[in-house]
Amino acid sequence: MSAQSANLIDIFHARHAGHEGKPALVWRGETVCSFGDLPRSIGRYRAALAQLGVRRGDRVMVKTDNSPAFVFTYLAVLASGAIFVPMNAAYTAAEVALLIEDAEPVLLVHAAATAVPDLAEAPVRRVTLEGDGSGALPDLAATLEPLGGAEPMGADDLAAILFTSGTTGRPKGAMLTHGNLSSNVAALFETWRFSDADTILHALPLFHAHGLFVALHLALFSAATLRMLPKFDAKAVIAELPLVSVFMGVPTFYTRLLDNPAFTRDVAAARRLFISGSAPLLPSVFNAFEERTGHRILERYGMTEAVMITSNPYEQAGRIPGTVGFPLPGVSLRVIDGARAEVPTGEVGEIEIKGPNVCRGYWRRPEATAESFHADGYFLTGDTGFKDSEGRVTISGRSKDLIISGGYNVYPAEIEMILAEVSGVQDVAVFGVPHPDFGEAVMAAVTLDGGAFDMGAMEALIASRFARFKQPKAVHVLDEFPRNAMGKILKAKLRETYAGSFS
Ligand code: MLC
Ligand code: AMP
Repeated sequence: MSAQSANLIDIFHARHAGHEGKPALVWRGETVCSFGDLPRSIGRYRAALAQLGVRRGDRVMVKTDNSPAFVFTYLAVLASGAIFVPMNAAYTAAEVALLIEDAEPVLLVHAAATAVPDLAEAPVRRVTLEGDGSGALPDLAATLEPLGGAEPMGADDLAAILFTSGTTGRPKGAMLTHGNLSSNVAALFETWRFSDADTILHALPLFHAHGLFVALHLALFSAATLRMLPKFDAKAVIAELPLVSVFMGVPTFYTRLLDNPAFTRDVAAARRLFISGSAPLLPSVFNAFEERTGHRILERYGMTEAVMITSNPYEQAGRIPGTVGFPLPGVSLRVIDGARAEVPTGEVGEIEIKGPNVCRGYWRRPEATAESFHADGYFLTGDTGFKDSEGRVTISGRSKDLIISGGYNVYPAEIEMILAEVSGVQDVAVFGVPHPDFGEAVMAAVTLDGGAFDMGAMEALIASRFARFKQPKAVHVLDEFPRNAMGKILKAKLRETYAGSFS
């Protein structure tokens, strides 16, 4: 490896010395490759990407479910010096089209049957990769000699662009560098006391920051074995838990485990660590988990733009339900008021952060970047919260209009924009209500203008435009919206009215 290279792949490989014979990746119970095999597997995919025309700085977009081939494709994109652009495998063709237009990938890697737009007009090559790990890309890789090593990269060079929908409804791509990702995994390694003695159970989707940059990166950085599943399934997780030391997931994973009587104290007994994040973990779930297993879940706070930001302490007694702990090493976190002055201890304000983990801005969106970053480098998270006298952080809400359902983000503006165009609709509001499984569920309410309105047509539009997790679980037709004196729809009032919908 080049001594100067900040390519994550070089960093990972250097940490695998002495672990060549150890399983790196176990998929559905079977070892796929050892740490010694890993460079050759990545090299074959790198050769395949080169043959498909991928060069340094190119964007490679991926729309498929978890598989070992997904992992090799990701690592090969980084090794090539190209930029990885994952997306939710459940996206509709309309959602994918927006991202392609913005990211201008040279290659789209996708499952054959998945929704992708007609690319006849766009200069994008396509290659298949199925959810079971088969497809034209793995077939091609299997025929090629590995293209060894990794392209030397600087810490500020882009590794990945992850799109979030944002409050305007238009997707914006967070630009994450090799330096962002390596600094963050190093901070997590230290904070959560990882070592090569660990085995991680991975049931998160690989297309989001949590599954990709936390679970996968920690395994690679620690030379820990990764046991990966296609997706979260309580039964499969319970079967694998006795074989691992660490499990991580969104709060829905924990409520689903607790709902399963087979999840016993014995199953959890010898595990080292259970971690939760991506959405608030209810203290009731934290307490029920402790009662059942004796483990206190370690809750941490992150976001796509900065990967992981804060964490509860490693010591069990220091993990306090309802709080997200302290900033990770190297991360600064301030709670500010409207004038950007730091608020006193215990007072709620906007959370802003700075550190080597924070992204370089939004891809080709200088105005969105300028809105989120201050001149002094602090990034406005859109979350609100407070610090206690020790500096421990509690998230109390969000200033951004965002619903988090089962750990997936849904930006109301994106849905409102489309529903407002439906004939007969006068006004629309999309909001979140409590949901026992997903934490929050998406709801919509509309008022009508007196013209022809067809609920069936509206539902069909929703189904064709939005991935299932973004689709409102119900659409209510109202005579009028609750509004404030300025005429603004009061979403808090709507949330209150429909709060009991799923209880
Ligand atoms: C699936 N559905 C959802 C949903 N997931 N609806 C709302 N919210 C969700 N999250 C839909 C399905 O399409 C289905 O629709 C119905 O709800 C029930 O499906 P299911 O079979 O019960 O769902 P399942 O496939 O099991 O998925 C649930 C889940 C999944 C919790 C396992 O959503 C998941 O893996 N979430 C993790 C998300 C994640 O990794 N977030 C990290 C983002 S990074 P129907 O009606 O057709 O039956 C980040 C930064 C950070 O936030 O801090 O980590
Ligand atoms: P995403 O854009 O998918 O990365 O989601 C990031 C958002 O998830 C953050 O800005 C928070 O609003 C929320 N989030 C992540 N972790 C937590 C947590 N532990 N508690 C509360 N909210 C969280």
